[in-house]
Amino acid sequence: MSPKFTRREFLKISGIGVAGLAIGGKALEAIVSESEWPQADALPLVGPNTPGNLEVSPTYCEICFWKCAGWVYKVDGKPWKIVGHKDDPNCNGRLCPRGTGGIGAYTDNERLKYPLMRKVVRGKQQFVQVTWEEALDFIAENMKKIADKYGPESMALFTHGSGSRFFEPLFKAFGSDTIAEPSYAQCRGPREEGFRLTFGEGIGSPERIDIPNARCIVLIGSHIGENMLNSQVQEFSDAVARGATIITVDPRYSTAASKSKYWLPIRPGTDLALLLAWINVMIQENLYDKEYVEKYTYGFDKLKKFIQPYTPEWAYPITTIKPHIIRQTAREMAMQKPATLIHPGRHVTWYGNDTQRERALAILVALLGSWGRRGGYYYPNKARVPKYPLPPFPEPRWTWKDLTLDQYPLARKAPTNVLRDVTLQGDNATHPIKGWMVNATNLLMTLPEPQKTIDAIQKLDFIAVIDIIPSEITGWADVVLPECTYLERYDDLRISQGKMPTIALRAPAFPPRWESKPSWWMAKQLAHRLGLDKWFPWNDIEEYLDYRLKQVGLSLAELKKKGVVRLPEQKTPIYFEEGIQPRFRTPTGKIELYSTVMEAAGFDPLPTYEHPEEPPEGYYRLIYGRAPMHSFSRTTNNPLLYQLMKENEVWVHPTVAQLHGIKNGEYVILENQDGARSNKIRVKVTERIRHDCVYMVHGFGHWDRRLKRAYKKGASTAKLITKVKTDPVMGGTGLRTNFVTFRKVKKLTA
Ligand SMILES: Nc1nc2c(c(=O)[nH]1)N[C@H]1C(S)=C(S)[C@@H](COP(=O)(O)OP(=O)(O)OC[C@H]3O[C@@H](n4cnc5c(=O)[nH]c(N)nc54)[C@H](O)[C@@H]3O)O[C@H]1N2
Ligand SMILES: Nc1nc2c(c(=O)[nH]1)N[C@H]1C(S)=C(S)[C@@H](COP(=O)(O)OP(=O)(O)OC[C@H]3O[C@@H](n4cnc5c(=O)[nH]c(N)nc54)[C@H](O)[C@@H]3O)O[C@H]1N2
Ligand code: SF4
Ligand SMILES: [Mo]
Repeated sequence: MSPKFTRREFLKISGIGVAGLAIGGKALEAIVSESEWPQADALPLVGPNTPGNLEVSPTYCEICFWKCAGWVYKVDGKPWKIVGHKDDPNCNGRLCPRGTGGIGAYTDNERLKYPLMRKVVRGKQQFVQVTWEEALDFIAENMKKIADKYGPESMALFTHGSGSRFFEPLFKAFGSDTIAEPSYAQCRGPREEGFRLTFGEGIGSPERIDIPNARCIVLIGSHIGENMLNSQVQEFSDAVARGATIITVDPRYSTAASKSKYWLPIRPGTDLALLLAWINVMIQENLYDKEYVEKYTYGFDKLKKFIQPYTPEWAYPITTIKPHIIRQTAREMAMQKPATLIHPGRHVTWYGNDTQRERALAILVALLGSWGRRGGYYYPNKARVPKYPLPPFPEPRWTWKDLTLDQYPLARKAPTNVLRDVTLQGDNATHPIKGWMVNATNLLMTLPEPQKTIDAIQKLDFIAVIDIIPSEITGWADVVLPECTYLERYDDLRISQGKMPTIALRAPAFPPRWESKPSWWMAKQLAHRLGLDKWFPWNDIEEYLDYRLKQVGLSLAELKKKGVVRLPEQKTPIYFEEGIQPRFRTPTGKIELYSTVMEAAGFDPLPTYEHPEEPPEGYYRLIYGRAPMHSFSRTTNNPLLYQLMKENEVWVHPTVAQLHGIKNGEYVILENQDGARSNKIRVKVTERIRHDCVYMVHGFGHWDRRLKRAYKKGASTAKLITKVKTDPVMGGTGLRTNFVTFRKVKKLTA
């Protein structure tokens, strides 16, 4: 029954106009045909004056991972708007532009509508609409086949966002811990490891940073204001308004830089040199917090000796930041200590030496005595809501850890890229990966080196993709499952750590459109087919949620009314000065300025500088970031958010533009060092970027035609990232390691 494809073709999820073909004994009237796609872009929104029955229901946002809680307003069941929940500390009653536009995810008519399967129709691979039964049976059958032949561990899960809460237990019950999320090796991993190695614990999300009490804030790359993590942006703008000293290090004059007392336009890739020079000044000028360092840290003498050569004069030719600016900014930081907050960054997989850069950042935090102190890093109140009781999961014969142990000994989560690279080895791998389930992550845009991802997919026996829109990854699937949007489903509870731990509920505001279904339902259905019912003992999600809420004295009915509830056990101290006991879960029990764990693993125990590769002549380093109205590739086709920003631009310094004879507003094609080419992209000539790099917003340049609005609008960063530098400590992919030059757009494609 399961066809074997010698080579998968990229399929557009589109019509094939064949009817009446017998598949699985059933007449196939239901092939997805062009005419099924409504002409109108999206459902209309009702207005505030539309007469009718007004209803509100609680949700939390899925447009990014800040998960702001809000209320969905509808009139006679039709969508009107989403507003922020005033009791939610993640948003304080206000959503960001993306969250407000989140309603477009629901109204979008270009969504995935039915389960689809790749089949050979008249000698050609096609997607064919199938029933849920057929799709789920097919997935279960293939998962069993892989388990029988290779073991369940050979089935890997790539997942991101809310659905992970159900697909992860499904995989663990199945016997596989081969599970990875891009939020580790393409995002926060090096930061979590750098801080854990130093302080014995990581940062988490929302970040445990005390912006409201900080008197000095240092942003190294973090482009708050373009990066729109809601309450963090609000707190940052309050800090600007109250006159906190802001120091921003960025090769680009970002929105945050424009609010700063100091903008340090650093040569990209050299931040570690600046951090070492700052540490040098802190120690040489006795600016650090002596009492704190003496009491809590390990290895200060070694650091003092090590740091001697790393003077501001040493850092100047590397970073291009003048020595007196390095000294002055170090003194500003010291003046406000411990209420000096050096932001840890969030997307930190930049140059491959990222854990070491984060280690240097953490050392500076320790010297300022701002870990555990007001205005620095606080100890979050952890919300504890018992899990639904489940039998223990079977012990897998091998896990992702067996794939990383030799290569990246300090990885604490599975790097997506490692799972991909092991898949690529096919049968030659010691632990082969033969099947993928991909939930809510557009791997072709998210993982660098997209051709490697495609080659790996070709080695698979089976791949299933769960998404809400026909993202590029769906085109490579054997089965595509359409999830309903967050506005049409329940999910697990949002349990947030922070100064005030909270629980938020997501309940469906609308019934699912077409045949889309929630992930909890898919996971439970698959569990049933795989004989794993005992790990999904609840009848439906309402029962599951109510049970969990009852454990903390709440109920589903109450949360449906309130949306957000503060958890009872708050008001514990969050700073050392308030009485929290300093405890550091490192081998020495101290803040490890000198890392004993790194030493034992054969890495530099103190962060040594490594200069990044320089661009060849005529090429410029490709750097990228966020725009306030979009999240990665997931919103560029959203009918509301598309209207706010339709394409990205490439920022180019005027001297570079002149050298290459390109003008502001002109379209160009970017070509990287390996000859990979982008779609055409509009040039923004601006003094706001250094001359040695170019900048663009990530998430544009879709190449699946079904995303009609976003198709070929702007350029994709992923396509230009054909080379990475992998972090030897934890396997993160340094992504800012590619160089581009400009090519003219041929008349025909202009
Ligand atoms: N080149 C480059 N690569 C990057 C980054 C970068 O800046 N540049 N950023 C990195 C970072 S920081 C991160 S966190 C990752 C983000 O990585 P991803 O989360 O993979 O990013 P998206 O491109 O938004 O892809 C998300 C996919 O999930 C789908 N989706 C959205 N909502 C739902 C839902 O409710 N259910 C289901 N089933 N699917 C849904 C979307 O349609 C989309 O296909 O990317 C990393 N990769
Ligand atoms: N609107 C919006 N907001 C988002 C997201 C989104 O998709 N859209 N995604 C969320 C997620 S998951 C994440 S991880 C965060 C990411 O947000 P951040 O953690 O802020 O991401 P970065 O990649 O560190 O920041 C990009 C900035 O780094 C600068 N930069 C580039 N190279 C260098 C360098 O070598 N040194 C220095 N110092 N700066 C450099 C760029 O010019 C740009 O201003 O954003 C979150 N917020
Ligand atoms: S920050 Fe914006 S996109 Fe992210 S969860 Fe909050 S409202 Fe949604
Ligand atoms: Mo991220």
